[in-house]
Amino acid sequence: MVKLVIHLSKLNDNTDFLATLAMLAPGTDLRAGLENVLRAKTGGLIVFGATEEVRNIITGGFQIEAPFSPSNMYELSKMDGALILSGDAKRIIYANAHLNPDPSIKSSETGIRHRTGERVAKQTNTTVVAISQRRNIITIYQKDWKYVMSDIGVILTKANQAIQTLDKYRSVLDQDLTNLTALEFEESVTLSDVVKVIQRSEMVMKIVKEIEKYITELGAEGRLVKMQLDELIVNVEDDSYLLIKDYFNSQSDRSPSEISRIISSLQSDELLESEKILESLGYPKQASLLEQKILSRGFRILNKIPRLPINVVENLVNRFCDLRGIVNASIEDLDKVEGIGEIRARVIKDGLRRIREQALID
Ligand code: 3AT
Ligand code: 3AT
Ligand code: MN
Repeated sequence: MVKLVIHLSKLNDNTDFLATLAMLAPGTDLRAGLENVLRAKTGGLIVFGATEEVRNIITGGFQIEAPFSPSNMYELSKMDGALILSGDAKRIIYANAHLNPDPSIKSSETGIRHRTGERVAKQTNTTVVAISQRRNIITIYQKDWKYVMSDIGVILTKANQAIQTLDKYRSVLDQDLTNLTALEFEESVTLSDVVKVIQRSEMVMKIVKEIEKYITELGAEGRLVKMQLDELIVNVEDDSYLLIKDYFNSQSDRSPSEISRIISSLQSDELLESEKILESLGYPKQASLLEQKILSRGFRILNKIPRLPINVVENLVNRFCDLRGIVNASIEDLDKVEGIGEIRARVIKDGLRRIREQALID
């Protein structure tokens, strides 16, 4: 059963949520405990953190102070009421605890266990997990959100579909980048070309984030997906950052890393607005600018030349301003730049020639 209560992209940005998913993922003792309770069909309610606020709403029950283990959790869940674990889930502090959260706190649940779980999470700022006795589901409550954990098989299927989508998007992005390289050497790039590649690369990054969430939730079961992801994202992040360095408006007061953050926080619909990307790059939000020609500074292309340290690349761009200047520089001109001797100057010349030829062939 799959039910996402709040929008996935919002969850993706929530590091607390990801940490909780990791804590409860397959391969962990906690997950083994939850699975035991699920199979035993006793139901369960588990609060993470015996904080003052939590203690204040407990009545009855037993103070246990036992180390956490999957079987301890299973045995103690046979009792009614809730288990209260320490915040790090290393110890079971209370069992059979009856929780009395403020009844005026809104809850969308109908069963008493789940209503209580949702209210306790909201009231005490803790993570609460409810294991339903009959519905065979595990629900996580944290602050204002709720998440019903999906079956591992379901998540694996989704993760694999996302990997396939990523694979396709990645090929398109690679082609776009090659086309951009050719345009850069021809000095015929427009801002609109740049915006398109940034959009594509961000779409790739969004899928990556989604897959990372699946991997977190899959825990030990996510290894293969992780290996595939690692292979598919080589260079994507670097290239997208260098693209920003190549084309951001240096007159604006934003640094490339700020711009990169702004762009990656755009929602999917904003990402599709070209003018929004222009604005993020520090340009005025004018559609007419999109058709304007612009020269690359050359960071992304220079980065493709093997063994060229980043500070040398910086020196090159500072000296010659843009890729055109660097391409037109003679060996002697290049030699004058700090960090470049005659050998390296030739490596740069040859490298640029090779990259250009490659882009024009593709
Ligand atoms: P059993 O002997 O197990 O039937 P119990 O006193 O151990 O009774 P449980 O905690 O197992 O009670 O709860 C059983 C059900 O009673 C669960 C819930 O649907 C209902 N229930 C519990 N508290 C309330 C309440 N405050 N208002 C309405 N229904 C309640
Ligand atoms: P199921 O999906 O039936 O497991 P539910 O949300 O329908 O959960 P019930 O009303 O059936 O919940 O209650 C089931 C058990 O939940 C009864 C009791 O052991 C536990 N429970 C209910 N209210 C509390 C509470 N306030 N504190 C601790 N445990 C509670
Ligand atoms: Mn019930």
